[in-house]
Amino acid sequence: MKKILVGLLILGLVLGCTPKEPVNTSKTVDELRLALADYDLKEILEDVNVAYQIFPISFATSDTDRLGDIRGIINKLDYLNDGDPDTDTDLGIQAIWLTPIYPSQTYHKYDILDYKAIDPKFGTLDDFKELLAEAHKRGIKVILDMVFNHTAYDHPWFKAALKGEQPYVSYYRIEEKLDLQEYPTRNAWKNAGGKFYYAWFWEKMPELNLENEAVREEIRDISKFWMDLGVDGFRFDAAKHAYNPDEYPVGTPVLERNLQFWMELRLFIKEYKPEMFLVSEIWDTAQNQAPYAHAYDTMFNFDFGEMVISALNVGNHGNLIQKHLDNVKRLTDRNPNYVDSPFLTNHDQNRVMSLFAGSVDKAKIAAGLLLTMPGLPFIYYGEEIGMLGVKPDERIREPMRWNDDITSEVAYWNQWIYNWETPNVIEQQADENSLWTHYRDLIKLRNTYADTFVWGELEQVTMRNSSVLGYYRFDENNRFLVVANFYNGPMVGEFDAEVFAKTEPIFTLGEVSIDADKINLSPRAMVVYRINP
Ligand SMILES: [Ca+2]
Ligand SMILES: [Ca+2]
Ligand SMILES: [Ca+2]
Repeated sequence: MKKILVGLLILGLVLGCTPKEPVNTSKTVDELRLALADYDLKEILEDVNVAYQIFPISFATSDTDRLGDIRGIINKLDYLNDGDPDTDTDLGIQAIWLTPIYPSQTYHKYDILDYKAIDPKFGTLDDFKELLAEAHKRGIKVILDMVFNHTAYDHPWFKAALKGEQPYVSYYRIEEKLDLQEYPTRNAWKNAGGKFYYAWFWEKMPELNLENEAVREEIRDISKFWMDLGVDGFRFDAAKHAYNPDEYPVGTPVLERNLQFWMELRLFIKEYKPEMFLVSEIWDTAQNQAPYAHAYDTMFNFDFGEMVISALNVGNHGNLIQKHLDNVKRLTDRNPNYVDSPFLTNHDQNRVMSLFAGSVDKAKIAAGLLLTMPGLPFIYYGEEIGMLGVKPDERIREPMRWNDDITSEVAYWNQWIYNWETPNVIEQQADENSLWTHYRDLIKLRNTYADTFVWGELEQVTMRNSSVLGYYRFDENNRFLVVANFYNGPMVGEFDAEVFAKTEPIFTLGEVSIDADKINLSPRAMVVYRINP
């Protein structure tokens, strides 16, 4: 009986496994992997050491409507990087990622109505061109958010599709009738006028049929449009969900198809404009990110932030550097040119400062780790001043606290519920012990020794104390030893006295002293030593 059931099941899988749209693909995943193997980020990211995420409606406004806009970002470029390495009134970052700026009915704009325009509330295409020019003048690269998994419900393509007009019906995952054998999970299939369309995130975000070559051509066309304007990179939204398991008929090899889609797109972009930088959101563990090692230049490392936050909350480092190394190795084993993008939290997560219950000390150590990691770290706007926020989403995206005057450049579209008491940028810039100053100084350190901190090796060392984390950052020219106390009390670590004898502190937080093979650290202190030869 069991055998018959298994046999029937296999038969069902075989019968149900053919995707409905023809697969028009010139290259297989293996061929694409080979074609992509040589793309190296090192040249593209020369002088790009730290990136900064902007949520446009919340960042800065240039007028009195209280909605953040493109000109508001232009006005704040000097805050991010004024282009002059000799001034330190700026943060010193070299890339900005803007979450969507396209016409949309929502404030977050992940449901796009027009892929080749700027939302009128944010400005015009000319404003955006000016942003590009002004950013480039200061050595800042501009990364746009590309949302290819879904469109807005009211996008002209979907409106036409709902009316049954071709070619647009085939642009989406639409079924006249849902066959229970083909789609055993039906939660994400929504009913519209008797038809079913797939929308995993939200009913107002119908998902595109990425098996359709015409849709792929639209995506290439959109990509070209922004590349031609001078954009430096793309961030791919919801990349894991491009092919969801219950989106295509049972038996469709969704991971394989997803890899094929993204690798084909990456190859197209790289061939069109090799200097493009491609970062992707595969919101998953390093283990599940690993197959995508050739699909993008880099992916956001979700494990890193989680490990840092939980270790600091526990007061025990938990060998997080070794775990981080093991995670990144899963990707670099597959693609030696793969680069890591660590971050603490982003616009979809409770803010790191809230996860630390407002502890500036913890936030400083977290920033210290983030900004001494290999790869391209991302800072979420407001993190550098310790902005707070816990979901719902609007609360983790509160207006950047430039100053206390909500009628000024502050994009006060949404109230400060969590950030009413957060010290503003002006106050923190004037305070040499503020979180902002700490971020600025760490970025300066990273910029000064970028070859080592961005591209050099990482190695955890043992300090014989589970609260004292030690690690080396090194390359052929420099060797640095970073030590941090994760505990809210003084701690003593132990290490090689001969190495300690050759240390010279180049960055210190709190009180740190060395006595032969012992290192004494005040509560949540951190130090970066240069090891002299
Ligand atoms: Ca505005
Ligand atoms: Ca400067
Ligand atoms: Ca999808």
